[in-house]
Amino acid sequence: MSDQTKPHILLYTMGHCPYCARAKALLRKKGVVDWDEYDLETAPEKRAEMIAKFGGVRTVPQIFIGDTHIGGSDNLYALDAAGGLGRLLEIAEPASRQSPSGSRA
Ligand SMILES: N[C@@H](CCC(=O)N[C@@H](CS)C(=O)NCC(=O)O)C(=O)O
Repeated sequence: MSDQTKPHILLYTMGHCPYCARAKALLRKKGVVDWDEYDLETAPEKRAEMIAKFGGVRTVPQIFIGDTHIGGSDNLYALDAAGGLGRLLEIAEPASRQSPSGSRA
């Protein structure tokens, strides 16, 4: 069962890509156990989708967390070093449980 309090994570990867392994290692270290992943070696049709979706980028990994396109492995590590990754990963409330803006008690 997916954890609806966590943001959806999508990775475009390739099997023998050290940057991909590095990015996934950091996600695991942060406690992430579940993500969707397209391996461009086994799903080559996803390459065009990735290039279109991410404005022409051609390297893997490409990482999407919730609505945010992080970029590649270096970008993920830089985000973590800046303290932004934990914040992004802990996105808590599903939309149905969020207070409408300005209506906080
Ligand atoms: N700075 C990038 C480097 C990523 C990179 O160079 N990935 C290689 C595979 S490990 C790649 O996609 N090369 C282009 C290609 O294979 O088409 C990152 O941190 O993600």
